[in-house]
Amino acid sequence: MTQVMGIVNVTPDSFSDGGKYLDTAAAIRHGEQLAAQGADIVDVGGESTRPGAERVDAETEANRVVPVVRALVKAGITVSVDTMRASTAQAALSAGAHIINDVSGGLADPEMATVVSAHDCSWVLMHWRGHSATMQSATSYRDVTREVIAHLGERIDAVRSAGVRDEQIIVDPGLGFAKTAQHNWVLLAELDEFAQLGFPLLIGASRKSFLAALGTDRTVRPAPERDAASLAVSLYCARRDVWAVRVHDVAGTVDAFAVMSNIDAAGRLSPQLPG
Ligand code: PMM
Repeated sequence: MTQVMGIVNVTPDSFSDGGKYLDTAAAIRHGEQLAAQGADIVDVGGESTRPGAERVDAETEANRVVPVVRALVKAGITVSVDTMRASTAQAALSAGAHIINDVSGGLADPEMATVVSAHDCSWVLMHWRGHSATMQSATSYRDVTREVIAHLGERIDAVRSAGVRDEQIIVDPGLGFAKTAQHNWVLLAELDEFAQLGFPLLIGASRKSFLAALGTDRTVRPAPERDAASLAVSLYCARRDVWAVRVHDVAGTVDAFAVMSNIDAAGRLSPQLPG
């Protein structure tokens, strides 16, 4: 079954929950709550990657992330760290983090491959075309799925040559990162194509703006009101054997996945209907 990765943004400015968990204690409580709700992984980030966001300095990022990682690891939780900085990754791995979730796919910091290859951790390589301040000016594709897969293939080759092992690699098409809404829909429709890369697939659609105005009146809903649409994407991903979905609403996602597995299990148990 697809794993549920719950989101803890220790930032003042993330698009959906910015400022809510900037305080270390509040972030730890939120991470523990997500784990109690059934998250398989808790993803801790100290730098917003929303379109237009400015970068934070390395020290601020590490100060936000590391105490939260340490406390969640101590509580027995599988922790991933949303960072594109090798120094933050190194500090988080020393605090016990299990996964580095790098939205730049190793492009933002050339030292990241060295840090990852020296640890027994996973590394999410996401498709990326530049920092948040500029990415929405790089949304031109002829064939978005083919280009994203080719780019991820190049990143995989590059990190392998830098000593990263196959069992460490997870890939992610990066919905919303240098993509229009239509690109996101196409990538989802063609998700099965990513199997050719041969690595587990992570999808992050939760509360993103392509899910904001689906109603008949096309009203743009605020981020927390996009959970039903996000859940629909998660269920679709589960049916397409995606390895994990990165979501804000863990409780709802865990419930929906339980419904699906119960139906699947009951179908396997029930006698075949006479034809
Ligand atoms: N999206 C965001 C942040 N980190 N990481 C991965 N691997 N994939 C994503 O799609 C992704 C990510 C932006 O969302 P947020 O501001 O709610 O964290």
